[in-house]
Order: sequence, then structure tokens, then C-alpha cells
Amino acid sequence: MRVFQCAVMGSGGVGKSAITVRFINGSYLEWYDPTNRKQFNVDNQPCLLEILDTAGIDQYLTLNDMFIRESEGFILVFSLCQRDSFEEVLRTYDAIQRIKLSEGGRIIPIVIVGNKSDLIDEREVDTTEGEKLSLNWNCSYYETSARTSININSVFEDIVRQLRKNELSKRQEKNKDYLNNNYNISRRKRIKTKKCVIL
Ligand SMILES: Nc1nc2c(ncn2[C@@H]2O[C@H](COP(=O)(O)OP(=O)(O)OP(=O)(O)O)[C@@H](O)[C@H]2O)c(=O)[nH]1
Ligand SMILES: [Mg+2]
Repeated sequence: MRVFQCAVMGSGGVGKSAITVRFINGSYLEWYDPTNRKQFNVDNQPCLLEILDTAGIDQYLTLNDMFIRESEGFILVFSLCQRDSFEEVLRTYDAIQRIKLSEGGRIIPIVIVGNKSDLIDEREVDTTEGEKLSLNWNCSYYETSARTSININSVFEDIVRQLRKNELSKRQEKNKDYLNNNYNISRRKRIKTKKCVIL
């Protein structure tokens, strides 16, 4: 089975671990194994997702670059109750673009997550702001609560759908290149065989 790798990134304390644990274990803030893997069905097809729960601390920036290189998809988490963390998503997005585009990537599977939606009275970021960002970046946006489990599964299902789509388009591109190469070779051969013989 194809194993997809995704990283959960964002500022410290936004709920990256809580979201990951909620998805993997179905529990809230219990200890878990940080080499998270979960096999589940998306659109009736099984998949295995390996989730890298990163630490949201600035001094790990170089480490973050390494995580970006190693991951195929990204769940960018901010807290709906902390505007700074929303702005951090922009910086992480820039880093992902810089690294992945320099590696020749084109479509980068990304889901933006505004967490802690249960803390209604403490909100600092509006739904429309998250939605606007996702429209600009052509990715998805969910508002979640790891505490109440709202929308947690949808986030991971969405990233798997994007990862599958990405893989399919890469495969199609490869096939196109292969066919083009073959066409050029056979064309060259044909041109070669059209020799004129002078008697
Ligand atoms: N109310 C509420 N609190 C949450 C939610 N998710 C996480 N928290 C709380 O936020 C705090 C930080 O959660 P973590 O999951 O440790 O955050 P993190 O992003 O993994 O933090 P670092 O690993 O330090 O970067 C904890 O005290 C959680 O109880 C949520 O959906 N709702
Ligand atoms: Mg954590």
C-alpha cells in the first residue's frame, strides 16, 4: 500500500499534537507514539498516512526545512484565538513554496486548519480570513476543535485526496514525457530511413 507522508506545522501551542492524537487515537491529549501512522479508508480506498507532528518553535527553523523536504503534504495549523499564529502560516507557506518549487514540485497538497473553534468567545481570526487564504493558495480550509473532534477526520481525508490527485498528475506527466520521447525517437528513425541513394 502506498504510504503518504504529511507534516503538521504551525506555531507553538496551536494544537498540532492535539489534532494528531485526536485523529490517530480518537482521544484528547493522551500520550502517543510520535511516529504516527494510520491506515484508513478515503473514498472506499485504503491508504496509509504517516503524520509528522512538528514542534512549533522558531529555533527549529532548520529542522522545519528538513521536515518540508521529507513531506509530500502539509497541514498548516493556526489557532483561531491567536492572530500571530495565523501570520505564522504565511511564513511556513513561503518556506514550503521555496523548498518544494526548487525541487521541481508544482502542485503542493496543503490544508489550512484554524483550530480551537470551541473557544467561541476568544476568537481573533474570522472564518472569511481563512477562506480567503485558501482561495488564494488554491487549497482547503477547515475550522477544527481537537477538544470536541469537529472536522478532524475531514482534514486528513482532504490531504489524502490531494496527495492522490498529485500522484496521479505526476504519473500522467511521466507518461506524457515517455510518449513524447518515444515519438521523437521513432520520428528520428523514420527520418533516417528516408535516405536517398545515388547510383
Ligand atoms: N479549547 C481547546 N484547546 C485546545 C485544542 N487543541 C489544543 N488545545 C490546547 O492547546 C494547548 C496546546 O496544544 P498542543 O496540541 O500541545 O499544541 P502544539 O501545537 O502541539 O504545541 P507545540 O508542540 O508546543 O508546538 C493544550 O493545552 C491543549 O489543551 C482545541 O481544539 N480546543
Ligand atoms: Mg506538539
